[in-house]
Amino acid sequence: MIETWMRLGPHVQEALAARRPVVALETVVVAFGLPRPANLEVALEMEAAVREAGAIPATIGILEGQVVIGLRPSEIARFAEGKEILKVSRRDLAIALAQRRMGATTVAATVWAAARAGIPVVATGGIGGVHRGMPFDVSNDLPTLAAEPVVVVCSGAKAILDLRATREWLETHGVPILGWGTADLPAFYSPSSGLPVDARVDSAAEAAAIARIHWALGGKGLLVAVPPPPAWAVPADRLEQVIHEALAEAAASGLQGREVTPFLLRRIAERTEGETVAVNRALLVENARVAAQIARALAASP
Ligand code: PSU
Ligand code: MN
Repeated sequence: MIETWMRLGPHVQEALAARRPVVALETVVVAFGLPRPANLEVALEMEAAVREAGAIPATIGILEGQVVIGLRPSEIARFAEGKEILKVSRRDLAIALAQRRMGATTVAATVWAAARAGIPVVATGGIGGVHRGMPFDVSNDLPTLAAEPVVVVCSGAKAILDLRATREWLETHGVPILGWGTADLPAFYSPSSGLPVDARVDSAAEAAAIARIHWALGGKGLLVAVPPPPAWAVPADRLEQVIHEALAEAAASGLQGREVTPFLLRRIAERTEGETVAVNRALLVENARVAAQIARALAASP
């Protein structure tokens, strides 16, 4: 029984029972994606942004052998301390549960859990995707998006990735990418990757209408790609040099698997003197706000 392995926080249980809009939030960004103390501040700001926009936040993580959907602030703070935490993607779920490890959930594991709980919207910063060059590395965020009927609100895939290949992967597996007020696919820290989205939407109602029909047709995940707030955005050409250096360092130090993304984000933050942390913070909060609007539109009758 899946219930053995999952627990809803009281605020989430209540919201789902009353059919109120709920937005799921991940914990890998808290435990591994941002430096302290920004990580906890942002996690709480995202929850506040969801509430201000009229939805209920459900931050997800693994504690004491259960996937908790709707962590309390004191529990979120434990994830922000970052001690002895496993980065849990889909393949790690059973391991973390059986071994009773504290686990931060990636977009993939968060989407999986949200779908099980009947939460149709997840907000994050940048999804994982196809990494550049060799060795072969594709985030489980992609196949999970192709498998679960959830809207993931993000600022595209992380700029460290091969965005063209990531976009092609999503196309092959039938995941539409909607641009929030833009025809350009954002590149996480910057507003444009130079690649197009599949359709521009200018309101939550438009995004929700497409999601509903996608699901009625048997489709699964959708991406809503929100450009980072302009005041914080870092131009892509300025970042590219820094990304190249960070990638070369990662390759030289032989990093592999789940350690690669946190290492690159940390290095790029250091080399831009925190500029990427500032934009990452801003876009996470903005994406949470947009996700709440879409959750509300989905909860309203069509
Ligand atoms: N968004 C951010 N920062 C992050 C992430 C998303 O702004 O650190 C996390 C998400 O949890 C995503 C993960 O699932 O990075 C991707 O990791 P990987 O490339 O190892 O699959
Ligand atoms: Mn990977």
